[in-house]
Amino acid sequence: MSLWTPVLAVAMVAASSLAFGSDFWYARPAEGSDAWTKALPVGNGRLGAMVFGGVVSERLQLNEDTIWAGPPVPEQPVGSLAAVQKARELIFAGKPAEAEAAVRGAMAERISPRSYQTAGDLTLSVDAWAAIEPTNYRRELDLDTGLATTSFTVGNKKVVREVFASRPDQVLVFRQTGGAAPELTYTRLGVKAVERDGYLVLEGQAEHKGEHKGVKFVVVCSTVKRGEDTTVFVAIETDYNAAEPSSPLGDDLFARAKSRVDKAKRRGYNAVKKDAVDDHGSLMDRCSLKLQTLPTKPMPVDQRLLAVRDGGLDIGLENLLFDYGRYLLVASSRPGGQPANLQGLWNDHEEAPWFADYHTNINLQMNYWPAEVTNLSECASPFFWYIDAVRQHSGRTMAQRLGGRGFAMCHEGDVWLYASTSGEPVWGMWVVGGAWCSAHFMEHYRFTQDKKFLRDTAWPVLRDASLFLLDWLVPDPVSGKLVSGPTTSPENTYIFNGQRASVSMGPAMDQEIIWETFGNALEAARELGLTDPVVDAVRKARENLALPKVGTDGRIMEWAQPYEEAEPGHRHMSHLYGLHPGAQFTWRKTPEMVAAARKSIEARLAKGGGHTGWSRAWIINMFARLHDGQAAHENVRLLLAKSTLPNLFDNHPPFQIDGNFGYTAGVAEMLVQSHDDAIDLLPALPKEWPTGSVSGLCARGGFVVDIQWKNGKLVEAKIKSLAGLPLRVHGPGKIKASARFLTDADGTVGLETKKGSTYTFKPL
Ligand code: FUC
Repeated sequence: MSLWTPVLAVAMVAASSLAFGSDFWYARPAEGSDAWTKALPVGNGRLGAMVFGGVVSERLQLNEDTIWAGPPVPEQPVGSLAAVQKARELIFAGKPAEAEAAVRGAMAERISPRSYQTAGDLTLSVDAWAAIEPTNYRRELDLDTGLATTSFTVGNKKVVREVFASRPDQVLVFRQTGGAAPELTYTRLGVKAVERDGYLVLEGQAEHKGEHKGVKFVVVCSTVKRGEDTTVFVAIETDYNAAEPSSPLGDDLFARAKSRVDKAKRRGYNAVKKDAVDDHGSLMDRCSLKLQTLPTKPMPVDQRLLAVRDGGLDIGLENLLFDYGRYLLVASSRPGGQPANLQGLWNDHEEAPWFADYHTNINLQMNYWPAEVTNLSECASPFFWYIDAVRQHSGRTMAQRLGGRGFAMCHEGDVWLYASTSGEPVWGMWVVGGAWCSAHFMEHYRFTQDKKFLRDTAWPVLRDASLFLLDWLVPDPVSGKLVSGPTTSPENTYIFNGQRASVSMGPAMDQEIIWETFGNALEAARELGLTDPVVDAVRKARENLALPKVGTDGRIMEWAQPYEEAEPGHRHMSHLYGLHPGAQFTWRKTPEMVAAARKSIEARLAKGGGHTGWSRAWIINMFARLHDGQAAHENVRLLLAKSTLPNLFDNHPPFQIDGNFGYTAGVAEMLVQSHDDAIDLLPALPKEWPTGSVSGLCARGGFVVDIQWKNGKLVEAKIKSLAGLPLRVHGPGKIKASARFLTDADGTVGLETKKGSTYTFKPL
């Protein structure tokens, strides 16, 4: 039974609101059937915990990012290439249903359950408190330090509990100060940890119903009690071998985990905490958004969210959600670890929705949209590792199955580097996931100007992605232009002869991704001064590539033919890839395509689009690219109102983290964009954010941007040049620069920069 009543919670708000600095707080523990989506996440990129803030019994649900059930035993379908060739002929002959049937069995590798799984629950109980009503309760998450803190008074004792995940020491840490010492238990999916040499130890192996044996792991907890302080250090080690996932590591996991907790114990709580906070804070520090808000009565986040659901406007919460996206990336994706999956790092399931895997037809990419622009470049490193590992292993096999060189990735992957087509053609018959991911490599170079990365890491990926596409494209029999297929416009369907169909040749998204991939390969080769026969082939193919067209209704055509949409409000807006995340269509270069993209978004929204969290987040980014601050903001509000859980996790539903990351990227896009070799200042500033400042946003060309604005007008922007490249800056309104500059017809100012120097821009 809960001791909490809403009246009590509200009464406590005012009393405790001065005690901590964070806005991210709650007046009651995470309880009820949906407690997990009220709990607060901490993480160090590899180890994570959901903190429930219970009083009598505190639950920490833990994760380690390699605890996955076993690899699927793939049954390689035979005859994929023949089926693909047959499907092409059938589609060109106007028989998409037959084409779909042709690829159905031949492409779909059987993929067995292999979910990312929970590492278990650490429970800390003080049974003696069961009959006592706690007072002054508050739990909070400090995004700057990475500390989750719960505090309350029982009897006359103030109790403070802190939880954090240390990256330097690779341990999770719990500390209770004050009150009776808690009793510890650790369980995972019904299995209890046991005492061993003074440690609480659980050894196990991820599996699915006794089958699909996967990663072996060990959890080691060690407790230190001193006076009224109890500290628990938790280490989790696994046999996952990133260099060769199918050959598990053979060392002693218990010894490895034990040495982690022993070292943390020797160093002591304060030293471990200081290093963890410094490490986390050094990333969070780099970028800061401050939207001016009116002074309001402090309110817990869950109640603020309810007010937004009721139609309220909460600029502070919009700001917090931006910070949270950065926090979640820092906490779930750090060099050496796994990429942030569909749930980032946090998952209490044995079999998670969609296995919490890596979906690559929007979701994994969206996770990394905020990385470069919000100054968390190195957080993308697990993503780069993962894509490159797939390229060198299963991605090559997948390309070969289709008769191609290079590498291909389809719509889903996992920690075992799965790369094949799977499932029904409507989602499975899509082979340009790897090409899409390759764009992030080029973007990393554009933001950082890191030539070594471009040469050693990006180029092999761009080259292999292009090689596959060169072999995959075929000429359209009518136009002679190169088209991709058989393929889908991710997960969408059209009506053909009264029936739903999904596969086609040359839908907009594939063509846009290929246009971009080839463009990236050409740009990379140029930057690196490479002469490579592949580059010439890519250039020729790009010149002959079919490009998306505008239909008679003024919208960008999703498929090459004017098919009727089966679901006009579909959540994917794949055909607008060229608007965002791509930059094929920009207001400077292709205003007519930008206008057609707007019509397409509006039509989708009118029919209910944006109903999943990530879909809404994508729309924010797209309206930002349309330089429409009001429409972008309306979707900011709707994301909070309709697709955000009490702990501010994004709601697909269920919880899916992509929308958190997509949101943060979208807000950044509203404030700074950098395409067509120019930086746009405040391109989509809504009237709801009249005054504010942002610092530490990054722009292509190696620039870091700080902006201040007031009453909807630019006050000043400061742009630091990290690479010494020429700088071009646009509006809002007419601007001047602090150094010698020239102004273009459209008001863009251009100047030379020196590496390390900062330039100021003000209204003219
Ligand atoms: C894509 C989306 C779904 C979901 C899944 C994990 O396939 O179409 O909505 O987000 O990924």
